[in-house]
Amino acid sequence: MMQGLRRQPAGLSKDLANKKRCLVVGVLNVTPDSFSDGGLFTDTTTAINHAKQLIAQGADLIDVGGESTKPGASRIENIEEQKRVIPVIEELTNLGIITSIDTMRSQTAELAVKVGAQIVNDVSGGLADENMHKTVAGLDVPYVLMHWRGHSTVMDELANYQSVVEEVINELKLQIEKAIKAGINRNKIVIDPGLGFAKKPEHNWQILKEINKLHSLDLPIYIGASRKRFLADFAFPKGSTDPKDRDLATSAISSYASLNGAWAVRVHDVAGSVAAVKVNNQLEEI
Ligand code: PMM
Repeated sequence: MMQGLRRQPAGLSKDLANKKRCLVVGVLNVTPDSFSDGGLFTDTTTAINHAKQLIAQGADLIDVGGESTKPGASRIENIEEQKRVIPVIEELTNLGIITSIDTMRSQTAELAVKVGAQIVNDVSGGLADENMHKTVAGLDVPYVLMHWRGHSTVMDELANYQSVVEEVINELKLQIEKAIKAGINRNKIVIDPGLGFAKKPEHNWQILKEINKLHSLDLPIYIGASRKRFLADFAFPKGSTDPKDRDLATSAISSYASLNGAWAVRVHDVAGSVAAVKVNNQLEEI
């Protein structure tokens, strides 16, 4: 049934490690400006309530981010990012909710893990902060290393490829080597092709079509397609430009990713993706 082996990183808590299906990661953006949910969950209480809702709908863990990475977004200060995410992670940990920290900054990653985050999710794969790999090596937690070419202000200009899948794989290989050199254990690394980051819609589709080639790196695979622009043509209702109306298409991608051996999908609307990965799991188990 499943195309390609589902790998998982070492160092997961038992709760996550025991789940053999594709995990559903619920997105919690504690930002005023993320593209699909910016401004909705900026205070700690609202953020916590939203995370609880995502868990009630079946999310396996919550990815907490404090800095928008939408195309064109400008950067915020370290301290501002930390003020947004650290209290939320601390409180979710107290509630027994598993979290990952979505940051490109080593200092934020370190503080987040200290208050309970179990995974570091770095959309820059270590390119934005030269201390990231060393820090993650010291923290010794699973590390999502995403394919990235540059910050949001410039990434659309960097979406040029001759052969997108080969180039993404080669660039990921370089970052993996650097991460390992800095002391990160290979078995803690998860790779992510970075859909929408320095990618045009046709690049995202080609990567998804050839998702099995990512398995050649022999590492767990993480997919973040949720509500991204390349799904706009599949909005429901048809023609809508509201990112929320891409949730059904997102669930379809989650089903595809899970069938193709992804370890986790990162989504805003959890319920549809949970149904998708559980149905696939049922078919894998019988
Ligand atoms: N996409 C976004 C943010 N973080 N992390 C990983 N690992 N992969 C992604 O594709 C990814 C990410 C952007 O989406 P958002 O603004 O809706 O959070």
